This record gives sequence, C-alpha cells and structure tokens, in this order.
Amino acid sequence: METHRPPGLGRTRAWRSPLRGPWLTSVFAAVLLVCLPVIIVSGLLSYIAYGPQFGQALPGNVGWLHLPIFDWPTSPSWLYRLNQGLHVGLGLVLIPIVLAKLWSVVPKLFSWPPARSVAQVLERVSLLLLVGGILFEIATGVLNIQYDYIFGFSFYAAHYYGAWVFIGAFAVHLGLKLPLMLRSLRSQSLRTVLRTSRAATRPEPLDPGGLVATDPAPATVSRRGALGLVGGGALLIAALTAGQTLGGITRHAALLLPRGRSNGTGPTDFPINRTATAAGIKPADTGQGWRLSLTGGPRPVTLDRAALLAMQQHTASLPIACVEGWSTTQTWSGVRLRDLAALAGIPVPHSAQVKSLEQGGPFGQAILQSNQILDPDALLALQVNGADLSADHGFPGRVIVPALPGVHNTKWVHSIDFRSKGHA
Ligand SMILES: Nc1nc2c(c(=O)[nH]1)N[C@H]1C(S)=C(S)[C@@H](COP(=O)(O)O)O[C@H]1N2
Ligand SMILES: [Mo]
Repeated sequence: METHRPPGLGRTRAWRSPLRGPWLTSVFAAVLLVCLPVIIVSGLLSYIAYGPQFGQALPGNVGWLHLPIFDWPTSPSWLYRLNQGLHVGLGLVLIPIVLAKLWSVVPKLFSWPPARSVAQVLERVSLLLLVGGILFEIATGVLNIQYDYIFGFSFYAAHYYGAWVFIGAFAVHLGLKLPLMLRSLRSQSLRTVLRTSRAATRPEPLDPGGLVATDPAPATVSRRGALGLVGGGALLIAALTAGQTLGGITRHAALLLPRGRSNGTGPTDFPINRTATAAGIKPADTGQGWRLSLTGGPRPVTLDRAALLAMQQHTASLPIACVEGWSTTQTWSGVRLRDLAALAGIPVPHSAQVKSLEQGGPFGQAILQSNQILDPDALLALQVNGADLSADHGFPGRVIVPALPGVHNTKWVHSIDFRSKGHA
C-alpha cells in the first residue's frame, strides 16, 4: 500500500504549514466543544417551542427521533429571543472557527493508506458525517436566514435530520478524541503561544496523528497571528449580527441580514417579516367590514374593531422573536386572549386555533397552548407603541404572546377557536 501512495497524499510536501499540530487543532476544538452544545440544545428547544403536540413543529412526523414534549413557557418573555439569538448568532460566529479547525486537520483527509483497519474505517466514516453534517447545517442555516431557498427540499426537515447526523457523529468524535484534546492542550500554554513572534514560531513535535508537517515551511504568520485572525473573524461576524437580536441602535450594524435595519419611521418602524401585500391581504378585508369571530363556546361571538377597543385594554412590552434569529421588542396594547376566551364561553381553554385572513400556508393559522392563552400579557394586539397597527404589522389585530416563536404571532387575525380538553 505504502508504495502505491498517490502523489500528494498523506504527510507530504503538500501540507507544510509549521502551525499545524495537535495543540492548535485542540484550541479550535475546545472552543467548538463549549459552543456546539449550546447550538444543538437551542436548536432542539426551538423544535419543541413550535408545538409538536399540535403537529405544528417542522418536520411533523420524525418517528423515533421525536423529542420529549413539554408546554413551552411564557416566562421569561425573552426566552425564545435568547434561544434563537444564541442558535443563529453563535452558529454564524463559529463559522471561522469551524473552517480553521478543518484547515488544521486537512492532511488527515488525505491520509494514506485510506483504510488501515476496521477501526480506522469507522473513524473515517464518522469524520465524513461530522464534517459533512456541520457544513450542511451551516449551509442550510445561512441560506434560510437569508431567505434563499435555492435547495429543492424543506429547510426544516433537512436541518432537523442533518442535525441528528451531526449530533451522532459529534458524540462519536468526542468519545474518540477528548483525551487527545486534553493532552494536546497541556502540551504548551496559551500564554506562551500568545507571546511568541513569527520569527520564533516552531512546529509542534511530530505527532502520531500526522498533523505536524515533516517538511515544514518557514512560518509566514505566528500562531498568535493565526488565532487573532480566526478570533477577529468571529468577532467581526458577531458585530455584524448581534444587532438583529439586541435591537435599538445596534440594529443598524446588522449589515449581513436581510431583515433588521430600518422599516420607515415612527411607532411601526420595526422589522416586518412579510408585508400585507406579500401575504395577499386586501385592504377591503381589513376595513370597516372586518369582524373577529370567536368559536368553540356555546355560541359563536362576533366582534368588530370598535367592540374590541371598547373592551378592557392591556399594554405589555414584548418581543417578536423570529426563528431566524432577529427580534424586536415593542410595546403592544390590545385585548387579553384570556378575556376573549371568557367571552367565547371557554374561560380555561386547553388550546386555541388562531386563523389569519391569510389562508393556508405556514402562516395562515397557529395553535396556542393553554398557558399561552391565559398569560396576563398574551394579547390580541390592536395597537403598537401607542399607534394603530400598520397594515404590515397585522392590522386590524395580531396575536402577541410572551416567549412565543415569532411565526405563531399571527397577523391579520380573522378567527380564534377555543378548545377544551379532549377536543379532536
Ligand atoms: N398571517 C401572518 N402572520 C405572521 C406572518 C405572516 O407571514 N403572515 N409572519 C410570522 C413571522 S414568521 C414572524 S417572525 C412575525 C413577524 O411579525 P412582524 O412582521 O410584525 O415583525 O409574524 C408572524 N405572523
Ligand atoms: Mo419568523
């Protein structure tokens, strides 16, 4: 086998950087080891927040990959905002570190002979799933937050199953490599590396894993410089991203994002996910003739906007937090959902189905849990920041519930069907 090594493979002249070695790889690995579990857990929590118990988490039927289901809480109100801010924000920030880690182990990709033992074949398959999995999750995630649906499959299904492929491979990889990572990190101190200039940069001692170059070229950058470059890249992405979650003036720095900067002026200047026009809402349907119907009780109740405004109004400062990471906190006023439930004759509903004037599609309807209806801050909002809702933000009325994923804060509400326990 050794004599049949194709030119350019393995520990050869092709990979001559004197920076490569177990220590450098382990530094990147340690950062990923701390951050990836946060991304994994927040991703899975987001799935639960969507309400799989109502069949409204995507993908719907995941067989034995289903997650434990619990009622997503309504408090703290920023829970989903934090969850998605971490998932999307940290996911983007880690991209330079993932790329650096891959660069640091690239000779392994070409190791020769390709299959020395069964154990090695298994390890290489797990690496394929690991690297393929993370690149797939990054690619689908980035395309999704940019609303670039160039792929011909469901983003949610792909991202969910891709995540499980990655999680499995990550667990295997961790089991195989954790001791080596810890040993390598102890091989030299970060402080020493940060004090070493380019001229004084030497390769790490040759390692059995084959990361260190046998024929190293002179250093063109110090390890400190390389760490600075990767860390700087991560910080730059953080600076260009954080504004979409933090809001306020930081929103103007969110240059990478399709939503998140300016939407006109005045009380309704905050991000719009889909405009009324895009959703096919006709002004005629939201004018004088608009009625809200409440069903599920002994008899249906129909209210116009004036009747709703005549009910007790409640004001709450609540975020809209989109699954795609952007969020915005505004001051909403309107009627409590629990008051509407009582009016409909179901004071303690088990769930409620909210329907929009926009029929069908992923946004046309949403089902709310009992706690999401009964929370004192859960509203059918009629106004925001003291002004009537704009057409794009859901006039005549929209749902706004603490900690609810943005997508379920239905705009242009048309009807609410309150359901008691045992409803089919
Ligand atoms: N009817 C309807 N409701 C909707 C949407 C929509 O497209 N149509 N978008 C949802 C999504 S994905 C989010 S994040 C929020 C955004 O609200 P905003 O556009 O007022 O910021 O509204 C939700 N409610
Ligand atoms: Mo959203």
